[in-house]
Amino acid sequence: MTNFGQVTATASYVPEKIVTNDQLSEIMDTSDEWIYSRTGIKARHIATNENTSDLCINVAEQLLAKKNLSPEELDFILVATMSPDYNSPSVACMVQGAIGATKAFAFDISAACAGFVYALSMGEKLIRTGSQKGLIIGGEVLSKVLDWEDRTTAVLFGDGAGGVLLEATDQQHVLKESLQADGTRGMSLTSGYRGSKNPYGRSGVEQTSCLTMTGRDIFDFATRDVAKSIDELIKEDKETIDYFLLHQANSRILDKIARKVKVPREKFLQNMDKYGNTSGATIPILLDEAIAEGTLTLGSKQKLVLSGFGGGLTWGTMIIAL
Ligand code: B82
Repeated sequence: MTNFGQVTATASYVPEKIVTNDQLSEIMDTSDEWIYSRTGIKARHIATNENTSDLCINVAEQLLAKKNLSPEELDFILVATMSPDYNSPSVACMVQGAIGATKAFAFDISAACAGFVYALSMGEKLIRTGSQKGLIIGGEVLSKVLDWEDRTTAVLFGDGAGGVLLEATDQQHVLKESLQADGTRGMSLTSGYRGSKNPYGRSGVEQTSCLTMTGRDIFDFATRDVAKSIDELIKEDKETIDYFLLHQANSRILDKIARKVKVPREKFLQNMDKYGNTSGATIPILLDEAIAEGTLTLGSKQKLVLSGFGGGLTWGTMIIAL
């Protein structure tokens, strides 16, 4: 029997502290009007004493509790993040240790805002080759990688985590997918640069370790390359797709992609107003929220397009049935 992966539970968690655009305008030269009109963002959650692993552990615990699962039943834990607590141990291992998933292997996936889609795709392949249960989590504390002096980037991002439990089933739920990368354009969105001054010389040039982005370039990337890959993937399925859950970077990106792929804008779910851009966490948070609100129902066979895109550059789109 072939095994396929099915999402059987979702969860999300954001730090308690909310910072509105108006509150940001008290500490930097910006305004609610400037931020909201360009991005669709009104507020974001900012971690005050939690790191990425704390958010992801919370999500993992919720996922186990929702299905009354014991941690030893998990075969793997994948965490998509571009803001891990450490390079090593991985956030996934910190989650594995904290929840006592003694039989699970665990590793992080580094694909920025496409990370959750990449991880879900890899997790589903693990299930196709014999694994039974695994957690796929996207979690970020981007507030620690931002340049808080740079009003063009600091206002865009937020902290949070979301995730799913993936379980083996005999029906196919990941119907189609396309994962892509273009390293030649990687410098248009960077974070966490590390140079070295070792005793024998210098490797790398002087540059910031904070998040940097060339907005125009990645906006064009999203609205051309990503729109094209979504368009190609959904060609034969377009009329049957119930909702589109895209990376929540900017509402104008969603407007433009919806227009390009000729799908009603209402089918594109949106929650960046409350959370800002949480990179690898945007899609699982959006998914969990839509399920909590009743827009989406697990097991309903509703057809969704998930599409993540960002640093790398990386992009990935999948059509899944709930
Ligand atoms: S922007 O370049 O300043 N702009 C578009 C022309 C304003 C309307 C901008 C802003 Br503000 C915020 C986000 C983006 C953007 O394009 N983001 C991304 C694009 C592709 C992949 C990831 C992202 C991301 O921000 O995560 C542009």
